[in-house]
Amino acid sequence: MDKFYITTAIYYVNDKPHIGSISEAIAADIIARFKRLQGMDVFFSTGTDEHAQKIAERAKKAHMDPQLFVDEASKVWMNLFNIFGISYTRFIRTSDKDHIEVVKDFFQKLYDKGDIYLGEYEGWYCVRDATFLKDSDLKDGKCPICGGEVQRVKETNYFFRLSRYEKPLLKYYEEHKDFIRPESRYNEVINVIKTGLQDVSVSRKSFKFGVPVPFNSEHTVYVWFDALLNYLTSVGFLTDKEKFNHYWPADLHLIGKDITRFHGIIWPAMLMSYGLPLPKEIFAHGFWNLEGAKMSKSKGNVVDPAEFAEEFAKKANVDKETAVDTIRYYLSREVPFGLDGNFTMDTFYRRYNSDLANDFGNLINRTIAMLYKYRDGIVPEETLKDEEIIKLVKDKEKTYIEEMDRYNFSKALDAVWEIVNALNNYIQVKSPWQLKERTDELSSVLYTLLEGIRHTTVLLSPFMPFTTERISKALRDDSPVSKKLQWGMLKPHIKLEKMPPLFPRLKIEKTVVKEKENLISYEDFAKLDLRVARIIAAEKVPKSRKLIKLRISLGDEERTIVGGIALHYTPDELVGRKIIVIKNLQPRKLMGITSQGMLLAATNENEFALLMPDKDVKEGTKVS
Ligand code: ME8
Repeated sequence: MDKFYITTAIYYVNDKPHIGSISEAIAADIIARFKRLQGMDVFFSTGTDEHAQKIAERAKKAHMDPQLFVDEASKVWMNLFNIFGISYTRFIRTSDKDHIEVVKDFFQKLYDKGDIYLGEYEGWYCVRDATFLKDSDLKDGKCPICGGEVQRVKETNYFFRLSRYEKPLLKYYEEHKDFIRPESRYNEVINVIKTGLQDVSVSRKSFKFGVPVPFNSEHTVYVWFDALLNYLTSVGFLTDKEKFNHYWPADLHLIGKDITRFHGIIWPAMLMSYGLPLPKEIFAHGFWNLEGAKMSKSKGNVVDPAEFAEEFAKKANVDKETAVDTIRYYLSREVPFGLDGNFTMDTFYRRYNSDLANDFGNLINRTIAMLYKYRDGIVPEETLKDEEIIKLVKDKEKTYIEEMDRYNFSKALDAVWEIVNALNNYIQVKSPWQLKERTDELSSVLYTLLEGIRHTTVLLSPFMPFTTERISKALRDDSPVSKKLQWGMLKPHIKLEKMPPLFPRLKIEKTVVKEKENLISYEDFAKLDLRVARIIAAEKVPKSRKLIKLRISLGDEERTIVGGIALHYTPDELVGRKIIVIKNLQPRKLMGITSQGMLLAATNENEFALLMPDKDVKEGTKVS
């Protein structure tokens, strides 16, 4: 049996997970499930990266012992992965005992070999990205990756002789054009190597949380050197030789584009130095933004995936597992894998309603309803084979497999939807309700639909593991993995269970989308300069039914504004009143008069009321 060893990056536990972080684990899970479907022996590793300085700082802030802090924080990630159906084989933590031994062993061996030596480091360190930076790396004095503050560091550190691997790495890259995908990332890395590699710092002296350097406990192993080794520990590097030899090298490291250089340069050089084979492929995916903005805690736009699943479940009146599957589906369908994506509530609700409720959900509901109506829920025999639809299913399955092999999830799903659409169309064309009840033709149409649904369910199972499991249970599909995509595996003469609608249509879509669209940030609101103004004089604008020209005082200045209020107020009753105006609106001309601001009023079809402060406040007072 072929093996497939897949890994995700391991997650820093200082922050809570967000949609972007879970997207990587979901993508890896989809690949792992797809490979299992192909009969492979899959090892899927994910976990948490716990020895970063920012984590120790966060623990300190929380007045917690760092180890206790990471124990708690790591659980949050593990729980989330369980909720999202991430079918990992091992959830590795860099604080795991076997991992700490691997880090010590690796560091020692590279030191013994002369590839690690003691030197003086002077430069910058970005705590957020755990990255050493040179003067020339900085952008406006800040970290070029995250844009955050950097610290000046001057300390005695151990260095890894990366420069020694410049030529071997270049040679390897030239001989393995697919080592990093997509191609843009490959080019990025090879260009960096070509500009020349310098030795890199691999220990910290001023910082104690982490694995101590085995031969000098005053030093702590640098968090990236420690973290990258998780890929070896997970498959039993020091603890289980047989297992390690079976699974290593990894078939795929799935990572985000921001950490390509660590994986594409330092990691292979470390492996070369130790004398281990390199991973077969590194795939660096893009980043998810939220409603067009980078997700960041400081912006307050981080969506907690578990909370989002719960909220959506309530809105759509589905259970949490269906909500999770919807998120998994959306993340895979909306954007070609590898590119950056923009998560918007609008497109999320739309995808749910059109793809899942209308197309896939309806297909199942209609088919099961017809099976009950015409055959009491019992699967009929397929006496007449519909070769055309069988061919279409086979063709699309071939496309699906080709696209899945290249991790083109959205294209693979396009192929599945061609089957779903063809089956929905088949119902219209065959119009089972017009066929005579006890005929072979009606039996065959029903069988074709059910078997088509079984096939789409198998194809969708890597993406939507929870709902597809329910469907395949309802279809009583116990076919072996190797025969899952064989036409005709659905057993005739068995009674199928009725299923409640899997994806009820989301009725609140419009209001929800509107609410979201209308939201403005506080910063946007704060741009308005609203003030209390006193009306000094008022007169009707000649030849206008609606306009009144007002002279107002803002305390330190007077202005003219024009308002459409003549149908509701006479000039006389306005003078002396205090109203609210927008002070910083661009001036505009109305009936030849320049209006330097705008008054505020509450209006509907029948009523009109000027906004006025309910107590006497000084003119010019700010309104917020
Ligand atoms: O970098 N969209 O951990 P991390 C998509 N511990 N992917 C995103 C994302 C977004 N908005 N934000 C983050 C680390 N990611 C190291 C890895 S591996 C030996 C050590 C991805 O928690 C990011 O690109 O900052 C990375 O692959 C993963 O989430 C973990 O990021």
